[in-house]
Amino acid sequence: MDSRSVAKHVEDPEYVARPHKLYTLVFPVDTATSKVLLGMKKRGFGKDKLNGFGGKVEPHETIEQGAVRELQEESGLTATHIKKIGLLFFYFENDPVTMEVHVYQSDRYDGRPMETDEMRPEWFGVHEMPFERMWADDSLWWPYALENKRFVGRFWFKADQVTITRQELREVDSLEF
Ligand code: 8OG
Repeated sequence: MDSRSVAKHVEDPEYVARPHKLYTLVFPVDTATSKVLLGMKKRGFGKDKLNGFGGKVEPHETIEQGAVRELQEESGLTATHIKKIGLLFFYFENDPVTMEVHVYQSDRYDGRPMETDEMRPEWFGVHEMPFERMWADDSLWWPYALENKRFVGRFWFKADQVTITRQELREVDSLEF
């Protein structure tokens, strides 16, 4: 188990035994216009879906450093402030590795969104999210983000990466462990 994983604080002991890979996911928000920046993923895992910006945490960095780096690489924005809003665990049929995704919002950043090899950025109203073009779980936990609630979610997907067979989602007081 990666020592940076927080699974032991929030998951069932039986699941903590599984290997966890750490990921980040950052949603830049423009508070003046109530818009959120999403990117159309152009390649790899989640291709053709709209999502926040993120990826795998490298061995030498903290999760927060990974979040800032991936946002920069994929959107061109340099976050000067990010806050953690949620934790998501994904289990895929036929895959022994749990994806542990640390979710952030950023309302302070430098630079302008730009298209990269991986993502095509576009602003959406926070109440007009294009859920039909996003991962199936996103419409379930986004309301927590809107209400400024911290959340922990666990989603079991079929190998098709679309069908959710089981889910748990709850509000938590804190994500600092
Ligand atoms: O490095 P790579 O782009 O493959 O990282 C995967 C990204 O996708 C990472 O930011 C985490 C994110 N992600 C999942 N599953 C889901 C999901 O169900 N919903 C959302 N919004 N993001 C997800 O891996």
